[in-house]
Amino acid sequence: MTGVRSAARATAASERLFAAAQRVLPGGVNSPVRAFRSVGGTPRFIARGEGAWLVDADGHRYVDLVLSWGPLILGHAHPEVLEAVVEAAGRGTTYGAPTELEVRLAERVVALFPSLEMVRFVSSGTEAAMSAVRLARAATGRRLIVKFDGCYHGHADALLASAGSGVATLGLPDSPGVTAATAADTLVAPFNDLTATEALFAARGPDIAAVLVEPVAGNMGVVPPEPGFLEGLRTLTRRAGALLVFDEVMTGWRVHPVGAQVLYGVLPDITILGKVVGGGLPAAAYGGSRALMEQIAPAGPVYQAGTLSGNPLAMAAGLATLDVLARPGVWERAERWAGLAAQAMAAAAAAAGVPLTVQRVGTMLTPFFTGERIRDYADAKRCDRPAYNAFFHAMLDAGVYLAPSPFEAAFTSAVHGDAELAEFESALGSAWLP
Ligand code: KE4
Repeated sequence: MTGVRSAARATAASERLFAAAQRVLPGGVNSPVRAFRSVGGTPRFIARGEGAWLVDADGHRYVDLVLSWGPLILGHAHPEVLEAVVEAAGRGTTYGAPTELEVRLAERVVALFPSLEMVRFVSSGTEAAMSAVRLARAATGRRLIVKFDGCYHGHADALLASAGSGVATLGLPDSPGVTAATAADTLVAPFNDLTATEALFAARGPDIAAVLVEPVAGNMGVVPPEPGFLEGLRTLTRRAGALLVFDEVMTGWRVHPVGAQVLYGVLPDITILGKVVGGGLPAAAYGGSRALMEQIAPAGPVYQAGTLSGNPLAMAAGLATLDVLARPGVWERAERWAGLAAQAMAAAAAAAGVPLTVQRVGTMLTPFFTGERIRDYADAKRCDRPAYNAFFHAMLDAGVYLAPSPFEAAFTSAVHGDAELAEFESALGSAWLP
């Protein structure tokens, strides 16, 4: 890749805070991918978010294309979301008892997602995925789970095999602490490889409880399903008596105003949601048919619980977010900006002679430093990581905050507008020497 030109920004405050953080937080962070280990340099400590912008501890402003890894489809501190959260907080922050808010958000989510008759709220995508796996095993009486290489479903033991996102970013083989017995219950196939998945069923089908998939992979970078892949998984699981689980934690309200199951017309047995559903506060959910979900305690014997599950602040933020998102043109604004950003990156790379493949579905996109199309994790790993790292830092120094890893997605919001696009295009101009 040609040289990059960037004027490094002062990061004294972030450096000071990072030094302090590393004394009391492992790696100085509370989630590994934030540590800039993959891209190098000092993670920017953020002072505040304002719409499409982040402001770091040194006062530098960035167009934010991470948006807390997806939740903020309305941008930071949206006034209607803030108002809903403050109003709820004035009545208390959590009760550990049922509230009207969680019923209303559950009704809204069930009405939106065609595969859902019931949902259970939890506090993170990991918790939702872990619970979905437990439900699938209980419902089928089987123990094996099939997942796909480079897909990430949170950090529950059963799901860390060949995971994407931070596991891929850090090049971890999997994770110490996950027992061999646990890992043995997770089978892995390449994403988009129906033949390999069919082979797993041919060998172990009667023991397979579920296939768990990101219907659009986002944790190896954005990789869409090949035509027929999702339909094939649906047919394969139904024929084998296994469940199909769509992890829509990232794709929900991101690849389509509802989700991948509507975009591609394939209905899973269990859907996992997160990120957008909590409007920027900790909330996630899993759901499916009434028959399936009424196996969850206390309706049924499958135990799952949570102190802050369905807490009123997150429910208020989620409801306000979905209210705004339901207005005509709101989601489309985020999608349109994503398309313009993808075009701008491709054009700038072509002008600079840099091999780049930008893959986008809806409001999530990834620049892959290669001239090839990316179909799976092996393809993603062949991309030019030093080139991504140099690009990341050039854009950061030019005022654009991208994911500090090539195995992630960039996200847009309904409040990314013309000013942000101009900043983005200007940054691209400085990222690559013509
Ligand atoms: P959480 O436990 O982080 O709320 O959700 C886990 C999860 C489950 N499923 C999918 C498809 C996901 O993308 C995630 C989490 N996404 C990562 C970013 N790729 C969160 C960022 C982080 O780990 O800090």
